[in-house]
Amino acid sequence: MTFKKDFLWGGATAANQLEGAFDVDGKGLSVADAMPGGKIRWQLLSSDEFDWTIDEEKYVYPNHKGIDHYHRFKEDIALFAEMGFKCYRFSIAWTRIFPKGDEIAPNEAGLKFYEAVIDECLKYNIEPVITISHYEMPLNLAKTYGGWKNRELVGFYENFAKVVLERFHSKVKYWMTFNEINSSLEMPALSQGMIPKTGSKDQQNVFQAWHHQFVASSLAVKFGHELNPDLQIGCMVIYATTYSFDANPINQAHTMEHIQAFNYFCADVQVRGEYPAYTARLFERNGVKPLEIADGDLELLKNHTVDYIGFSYYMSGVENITAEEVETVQGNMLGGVKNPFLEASDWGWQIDPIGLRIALNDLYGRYQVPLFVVENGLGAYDKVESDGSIVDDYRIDYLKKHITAMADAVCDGVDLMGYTPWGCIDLVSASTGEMSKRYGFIYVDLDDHIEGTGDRSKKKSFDWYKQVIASNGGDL
Ligand code: BGP
Repeated sequence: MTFKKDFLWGGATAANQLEGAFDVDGKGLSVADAMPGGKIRWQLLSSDEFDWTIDEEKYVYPNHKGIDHYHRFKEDIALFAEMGFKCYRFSIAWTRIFPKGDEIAPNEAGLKFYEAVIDECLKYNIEPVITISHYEMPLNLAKTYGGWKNRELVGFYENFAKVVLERFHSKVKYWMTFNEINSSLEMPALSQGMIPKTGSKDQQNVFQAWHHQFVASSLAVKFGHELNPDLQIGCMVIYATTYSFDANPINQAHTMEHIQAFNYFCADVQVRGEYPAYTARLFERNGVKPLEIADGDLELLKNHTVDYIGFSYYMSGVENITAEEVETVQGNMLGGVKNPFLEASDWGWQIDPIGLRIALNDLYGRYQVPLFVVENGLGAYDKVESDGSIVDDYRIDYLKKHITAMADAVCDGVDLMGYTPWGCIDLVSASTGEMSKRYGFIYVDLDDHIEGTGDRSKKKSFDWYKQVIASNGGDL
């Protein structure tokens, strides 16, 4: 059998993208709650025009309502159980536990909610996999403190992480400290609660903020392991397999540097416990001056590294600096040069299953810690037929090829823990803030304005994935 006996098949979501109930039971506003849906969202995410103003009178943003998982989680988890999920990856909204982020005492109603979600999973023998922070830091920490560039955030996060680890460690074994920690150069607003400055993207602050996040992550790892040494606490990065545009060594060297900066930098610190050898060159390239590092920080990073690497993989990219005229493809975060060998999704994400085998081999070869593919999937427009069915063969095809690539990597010797396709139930897209970019096995009847019945129905991929899990990946 290719995949381990206890392989963690499941699905992944994030609180701000599906729960809704954004102001219920004491929840505070998060940075995601301040993001409108539609084209403007991506522009805001990467511009310095954004001032975190949220006009509650005028707008209801998609994240505010989500798919109302807050009130319907039992129904949703029952559907996950029907597919045979072994695990379910979700995040805890920081603002349900600490509405403004800087309080001392947690909001009990928020803890009760997650306790109920966890218990519901355990009822079906579904292992909860928790992302402590997934693009949803308290808005107050962004507005009042300036986000992660401020060292005070370390203490606020530590407080939050300790509260949830303490409360749930006996029920939850698998954790991740930050979602896609390496996304910040592209979208510091969502990722670090920071507004980029025009042009420069304020890289000094992004790197300083990372340092604070690394310290905060190590504090969470330390605390979690002291509570229970069996806890598995991982980092979580976006991995994009990246090819050089051509065999020109100049492009190859450029690609190497890009890979170091994007794919490796955060994982190097979080897995190996130290800033990598290329740090000085990377800082020089980005105009970053030496960071402010407090006494004891480096020791903490060294002594409290993560247990595994969780990563998202959606697409690959191509790097070029020599050729002047290249065809480009639109892709939210990793867009750029078009790869003529690949097809792209409707959002320009270049589909590359073989790239996943390469990613797994690369990460395992470099770090030799267990790997967990915690996000992967195809965002697509789904069509509901007149009989109510949704025939999402394109999604099945995408997932089938990526699971095959994972099986190949396992045969290559990679230690792979599990697979949680993204948005196992339709939810609000992180980059567009819309519902129409769907990933789910479960369809949710809501449009981009979050209007509709909210009813759940099974897509064709639902039964397909059920059979994949039942056969432990043998029957694709
Ligand atoms: C990852 C995020 C998720 C998720 C996914 C799909 O970057 O961790 O939150 O949304 O991408 O992206 P999108 O929703 O933009 O299609």
